[in-house]
Amino acid sequence: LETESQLGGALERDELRLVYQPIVDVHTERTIGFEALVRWQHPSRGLLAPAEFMSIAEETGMILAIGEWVLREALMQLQLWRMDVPGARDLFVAVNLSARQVQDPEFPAAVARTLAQTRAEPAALHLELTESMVMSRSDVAVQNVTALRELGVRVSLDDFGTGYSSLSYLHQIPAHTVKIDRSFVAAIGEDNASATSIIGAIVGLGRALELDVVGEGVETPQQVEELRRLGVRYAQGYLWSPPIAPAAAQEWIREKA
Ligand code: G
Ligand code: G
Ligand code: MN
Ligand code: NA
Repeated sequence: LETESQLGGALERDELRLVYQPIVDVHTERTIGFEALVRWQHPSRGLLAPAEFMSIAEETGMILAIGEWVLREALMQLQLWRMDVPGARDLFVAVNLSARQVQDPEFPAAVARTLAQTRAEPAALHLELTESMVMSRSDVAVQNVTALRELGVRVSLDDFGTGYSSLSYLHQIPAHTVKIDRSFVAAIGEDNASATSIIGAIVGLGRALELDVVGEGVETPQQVEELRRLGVRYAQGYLWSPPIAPAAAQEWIREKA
C-alpha cells in the first residue's frame, strides 16, 4: 500500500528512468536500435526493476500514465541521439506495452500525438507486445495494432514461442518482428535439440511471413554462433550489454552504431 501511494507521486516527482539495451545485427555486430526498459528511482529503496512496481501500476491503472511517459521519454531520447550523435541516424527504439495500453481504444491516437510532438519518424518506433495482451480476433487490441501499423509504427511480438497459441497469434496480429523468447536461447548448448529446432522453425516462419527475427537473452558466444547458423539476423543480451543509462548508451552509439 505504501508502494502504491508512492508510485502515485513518482511521475510528478520525476522518479522514473529509462535504461536502454542495444539490439545488434549478428553479422556486422553493429547496433541497430535499443529496447527501452523502465526503472523507478525510489526515494529510499534505490533503483527498482519493473517486477517491483509494474503489477501495482497495472492494477491501479497508473500504467496508462506511466506508459505515456515511457513512450514520450523514449522518443525524445531517440530524437536527441538522432540529431546529435554520429551513427544514430538510423536507430530505432523499442518500447514495451502493457495490456491496458493495448486494450485502450484511445491508444493509437495517443501514439500519433506523441510522434507528432516529438517529430519522431513512426518507423523508428517499435512497439513490443506479448500474446497474452491480444487474446481474440474481435478484440480492440487487433484493431489497435492495425491502426498503429497504419501510422507507420513497427510491431514486435515479444517473448515469442512461450504463449499457448503462438501460431494463431502470428496469424491474427500483423507484426513486423518476432522476438524469440530467451528461454529458447538459454537452452542452446544445454544439449537441447528441441530448442534449436524451435528457433529454426521460427526463422522459417519469419522468412515466409517477411518478419524480422530477434534472438533475446544472448549470453554466450556459442549461443550467437548457433543463432547465426540458424539464420537469426538480430539479437540482444548480456553478451553485448545489459540495459544501460542514457549517457552510457550515447557512448555506445558513438562506438558501435
Ligand atoms: O528490465 P527488466 O528485465 O527487469 O524487465 C522486466 C519486464 O518488465 C520485461 O518483461 C519488460 O517487458 C517489462 N518492462 C520493462 N519496461 C517496461 C515498460 O516501460 N512498460 C511495460 N509495460 N513493461 C516494461
Ligand atoms: O520481456 P522482455 O523481453 O521485455 O524482457 C527484457 C528483460 O530481459 C529485461 O529485464 C532485461 O534486463 C532482461 N535481459 C536482457 N538481456 C538478458 C540476458 O542476456 N539474460 C537474461 N537472463 N536477461 C536479460
Ligand atoms: Mn521486451
Ligand atoms: Na522478451
